[in-house]
Amino acid sequence: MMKTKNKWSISFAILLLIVGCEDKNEIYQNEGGLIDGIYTVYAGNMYYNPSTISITEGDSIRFINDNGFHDVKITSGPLKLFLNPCQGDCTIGTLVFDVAGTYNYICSIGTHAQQGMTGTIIVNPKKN
Ligand SMILES: [Cu+2]
Repeated sequence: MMKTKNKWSISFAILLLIVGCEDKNEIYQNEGGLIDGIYTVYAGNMYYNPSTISITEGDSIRFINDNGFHDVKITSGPLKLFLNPCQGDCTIGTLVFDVAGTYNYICSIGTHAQQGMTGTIIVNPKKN
C-alpha cells in the first residue's frame, strides 16, 4: 500500500516537471498571439480581427474566414501581396512577411473595404 503511494508520488512529480517545462515554452510561444510560429487574423462580416497586428520580420499570418466571401489584398507597403477569396468557414491563406514595414490591406470584394474590411500589419525588423 505504502509502496504504491510512493510510486504515484514520484510519477506525479515527474509529470509536474514535464508539464512545467512545456508550460514555459507555451507561454513564450503565445507572446503577441503567436501560436506555432504563425499569427492568426480572422475575417468575417465586414471585419478583420485583430484589424491591426504587430509582428516581426519573417513571421507569417494565417487568415481564417469565419463567414462570407472575403480575400486579402495588400494596398500599400513594401510588398504587394494577395490571397484569393474563399467562401464560408475556410482558410483564405497564409502570408509570409520577410520585409519590415507597414502594410495596409483591404478585402477587395464588392464594397467590403468601404464597409470596414481593412487592416494594418506592422512588421518590425528582426533584432540581431
Ligand atoms: Cu470581404
